[in-house]
Amino acid sequence: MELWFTEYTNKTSGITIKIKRQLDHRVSEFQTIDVFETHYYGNLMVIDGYIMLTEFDEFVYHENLTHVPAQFLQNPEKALIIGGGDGGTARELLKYPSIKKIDMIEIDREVCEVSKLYFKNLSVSFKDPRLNLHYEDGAKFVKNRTESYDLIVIDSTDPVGPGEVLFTEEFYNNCSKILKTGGILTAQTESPFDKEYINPIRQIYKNLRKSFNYVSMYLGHIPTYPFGTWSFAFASNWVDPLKSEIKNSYLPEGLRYYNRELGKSIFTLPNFVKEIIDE
Ligand code: AG3
Repeated sequence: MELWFTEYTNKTSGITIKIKRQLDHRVSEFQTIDVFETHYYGNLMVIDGYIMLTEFDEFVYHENLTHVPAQFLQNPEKALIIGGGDGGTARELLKYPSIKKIDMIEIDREVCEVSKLYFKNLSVSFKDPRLNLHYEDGAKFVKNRTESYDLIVIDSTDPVGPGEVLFTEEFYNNCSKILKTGGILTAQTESPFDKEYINPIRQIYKNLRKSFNYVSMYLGHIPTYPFGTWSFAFASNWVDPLKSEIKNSYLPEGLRYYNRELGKSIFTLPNFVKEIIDE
């Protein structure tokens, strides 16, 4: 018998992956989590029917969310991750010896548990004493926080369900207040090829511009996400990535996506994408 998983990107298209076997299925307080072993993509994590990551291409997403901002900072010491329960974002940030402390705020403990079982390459980060895991609502956490961070990384699900609050004006404003001078925020912001997301993306960038002086978008190639092209937001009150130089003297070895030439030029966007976010 053949088993296939499909994420429907809309009513007439989707991404279909042949499955070897299902490794896990659980319904948490917040969402449904499935894990599959695939033939081509390694293990695959799905939340509420949406592909969260595969072992094959998770490096693109996690390196983009972290090294792109971290390379613009001289000595990032304190980072905040909102979401990121699989541990991939933390794994990348922990590659910097300058990082002394990461607070990671994941609403759903089950995501971390599943990662510990089936995504050991990502959940290795949970063993690092610099990582402090909090099972809390990220939006509430940033609202009540007074401690500040050099780097805030929003590693969320899509803006539907529990992830929705993580794209609002109020949330971004609270994040901006807890960035240290010179600090940078990055976030995943969906595919610019997705017609259903053009307006939401436009709104996300409008929301960001209300709280940050410099807001830019950059793109990455992620074959297992809808439309294969993914966008990320870079926001700061101090760093304009279009004018600023790479400041970090340290670059982790062995990265598979990020390099400094790419990190500087990645903000150059195709016309149809510029049109979505231009004011
Ligand atoms: N965060 C989810 C990105 C959105 C994917 N959307 C989709 N497949 N419709 C991934 C978490 C990885 N740390």
